[in-house]
Amino acid sequence: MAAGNISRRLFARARELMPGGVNSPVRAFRAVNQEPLFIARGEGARVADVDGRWFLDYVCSWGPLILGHAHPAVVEAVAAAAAAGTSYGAPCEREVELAELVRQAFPGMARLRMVNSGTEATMSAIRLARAFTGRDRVVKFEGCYHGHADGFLVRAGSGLLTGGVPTSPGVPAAVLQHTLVARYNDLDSVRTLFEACGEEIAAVIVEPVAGNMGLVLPAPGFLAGLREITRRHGALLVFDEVITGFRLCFGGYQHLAGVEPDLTCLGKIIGGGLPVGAYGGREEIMALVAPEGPVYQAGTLSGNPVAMAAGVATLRQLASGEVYQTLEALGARLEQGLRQALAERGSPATLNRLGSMFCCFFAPEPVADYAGALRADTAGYARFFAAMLERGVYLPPSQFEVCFISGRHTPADIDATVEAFAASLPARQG
Ligand code: KE4
Repeated sequence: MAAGNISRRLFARARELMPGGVNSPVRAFRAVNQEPLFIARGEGARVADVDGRWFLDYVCSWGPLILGHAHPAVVEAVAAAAAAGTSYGAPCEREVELAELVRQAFPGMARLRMVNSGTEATMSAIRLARAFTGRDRVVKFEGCYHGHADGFLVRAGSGLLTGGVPTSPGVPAAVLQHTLVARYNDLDSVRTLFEACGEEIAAVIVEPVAGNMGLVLPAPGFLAGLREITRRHGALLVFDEVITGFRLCFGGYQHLAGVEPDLTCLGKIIGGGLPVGAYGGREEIMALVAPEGPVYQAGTLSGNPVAMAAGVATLRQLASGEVYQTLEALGARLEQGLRQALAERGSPATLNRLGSMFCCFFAPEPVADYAGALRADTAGYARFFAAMLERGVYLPPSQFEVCFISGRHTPADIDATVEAFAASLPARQG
């Protein structure tokens, strides 16, 4: 289903104003060889494009909308907050409320700082780790994406992988030299770096569940191994839980894995669809952050009352934990249906799922790391994406992203998705 006339006209105007006609590359639909849909509204599990066509939404704004679109509690909280003023540039009660909810869910974040995006959270956490350890180098993993701060744009995932440029131009060599890249799920590749220059490494930053090369789960022992290596070498372990924070439980994947990092980065869900990020950790580290300490980090709209209100309303809905039971049941129902469809069609595709996150790789073998993800047939995914869109199902416009189920999806929506999936799969080869 190509973009409708109104979308196309808007896109023509947008291309005159913004690079690629978008404000974030992956939403330009380039990897799926079509013009993007312009969305007019979201309601529950669905979005409508400006041409009035409704779709079941599995992008969910790339993760924030665990409650679905326009949840009444969130809309009401945002409206009330906005009516009291959209920004003060001063402390407000709601930022205290959101910080208390985050710390209730992440006890390891004894102190935390609100920022405006996941990028700001990870960028600040790395600056802090360098200050705390007095070291400059940082280990990241190929295929992981931690936002677009210079040092992270090295063999990164998400839009860089989608666009085929995993290392961005414009990053000075002086910065690149401090970024070391290991292989996800390969502890030996980390040990090798620490054996070579462990005394220079400030931190290892990792997505505890990788969501930016498609969905790749941590191998058993991988995260615990990172904890042991970093502790042994005096480096900090930073969990980038921007996607996984509050996605799989009322907390982080760190709680399900039983591995506590030194610093945690959050985003997406804690803003309920508005721009919010956060980073935090134990008091002795966070005490270095200005104005308490010398490590500078700031933001005009950090702790913004309207964004805080959206985050508080969202986390209050999640705190009982009931949503996670619903999401697991929906995820399991979807997985069962998709696996049956894959078996019946014999298609060269494999499925990874964890809770309400899933990804169908157009790859012949199960995908357990970056190399496996790179073997995916991105052209095949593009054809599949178009076929699903034609059947009213809106998936991420990239093989290297994750699909999200929201609390507003229903079993009937899941069954309809399975039906569309089965009809959209390429027939058995040969
Ligand atoms: P933001 O700066 O986009 O709020 O967060 C950056 C970020 C940090 N860490 C992880 C694990 C992330 O997934 C992200 C951002 N995720 C992408 C999609 N996978 C955002 C979508 C986009 O860039 O348009």
